[in-house]
Amino acid sequence: MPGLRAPSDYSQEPPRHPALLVNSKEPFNAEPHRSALVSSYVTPVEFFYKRNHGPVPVVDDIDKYSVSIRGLIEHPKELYMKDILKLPKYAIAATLQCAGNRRTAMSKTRKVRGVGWDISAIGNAVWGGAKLADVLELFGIPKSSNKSPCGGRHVEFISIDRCKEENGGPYKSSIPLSQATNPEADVLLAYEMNGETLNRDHGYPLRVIVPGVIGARSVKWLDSINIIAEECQGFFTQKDYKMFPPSVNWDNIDWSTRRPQMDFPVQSAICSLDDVNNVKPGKQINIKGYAVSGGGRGIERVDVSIDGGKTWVEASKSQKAGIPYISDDTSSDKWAWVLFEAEVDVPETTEIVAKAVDIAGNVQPENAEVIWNLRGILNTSWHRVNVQISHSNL
Ligand SMILES: Nc1nc2c(c(=O)[nH]1)N[C@H]1C(S)=C(S)[C@@H](COP(=O)(O)O)O[C@H]1N2
Ligand SMILES: [Mo]
Repeated sequence: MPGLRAPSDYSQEPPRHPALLVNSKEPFNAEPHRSALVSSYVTPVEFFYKRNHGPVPVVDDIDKYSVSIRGLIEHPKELYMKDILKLPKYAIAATLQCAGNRRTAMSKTRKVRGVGWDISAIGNAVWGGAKLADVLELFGIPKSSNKSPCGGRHVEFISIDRCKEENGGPYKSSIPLSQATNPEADVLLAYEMNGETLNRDHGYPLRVIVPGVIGARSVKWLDSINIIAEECQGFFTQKDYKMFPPSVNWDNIDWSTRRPQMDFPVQSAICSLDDVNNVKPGKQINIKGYAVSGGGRGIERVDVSIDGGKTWVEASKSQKAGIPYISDDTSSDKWAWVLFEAEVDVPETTEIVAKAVDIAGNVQPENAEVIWNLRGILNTSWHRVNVQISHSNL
């Protein structure tokens, strides 16, 4: 791990924006207020959620930093930043979402274990870097292959941060080789975020970005890439980030019965309103939020209701200014969220609801009970906020 160092305590953490809502101080886990998410299509770095499992690593000398590429390949080698910078550079807009986004709301139906998040453990950034498919080709693994010449079927990403879940070992996870070598999957080794050098919280000097997949697979502070026959056996792949049915609890759980979660399901949330809002009568309400689906599936529709889900109107959707959003069209960013908007009159105290539909016709579930799982992941239930019409002067 030349050039990259993992502190064992929290004395060398980077500076952070004071407006972030901190869900855990050590390790640092924080999200912006929801209103920050709908201020712009691309989320500013300082307001992008931060999800760490240990102290943030330090780079003392970037020239000494290298990633070791090893495992089931013929010629294992160290790859330096200068080697990565020589490869074609791609800038890919991709929404990163923590599988635990909206966990706090799920825990209200039944208790779950994990860091509590409101609706902002999600952000949209333009990631700049080399394609993993190009990197692997340098090591004799052809594009679009599901098995390397030496028998590898998975690509494991290993960091150096000390995580208590790994008994002080590093964060690691893997993705299938077929995804890693597919240029269309846009898996990146990213060194830039929104046109700037990646900052420490987000993985400086180099991180993986796996678009369309839960954030947990986008390993930060990359130390090595290991080509392996079976998927990663680490904690975060085998004992976490799996979706269990509502019948499974901590007494009867068998982790081996489920696959590690990869793609995330269709999701949306209202960001221009808090959970409870006091509004004067006769005022138009502007409903704004985000909608996104996993696997590169575009957003077909966002429905908004001002009567708790009895009747619906369709919201307008946008990504980039001046370009109409067409789901599944080459003009749109396939890995990125859309922001939606609807102007409504709300005559009486009510519940406002949003639900999105992706291009496969997948719809968000009506409530969290039906998707409840003990780790509280993937809460994609209809997002609801209360509006109280108050005639009194508050
Ligand atoms: N090395 C390392 N990579 C990591 C993590 C981590 O704790 N350590 N957290 C993962 C999780 S669960 C998420 S959701 C994303 C968060 O990325 P961000 O902090 O840039 O938003 O990073 C992933 N990559
Ligand atoms: Mo996450």
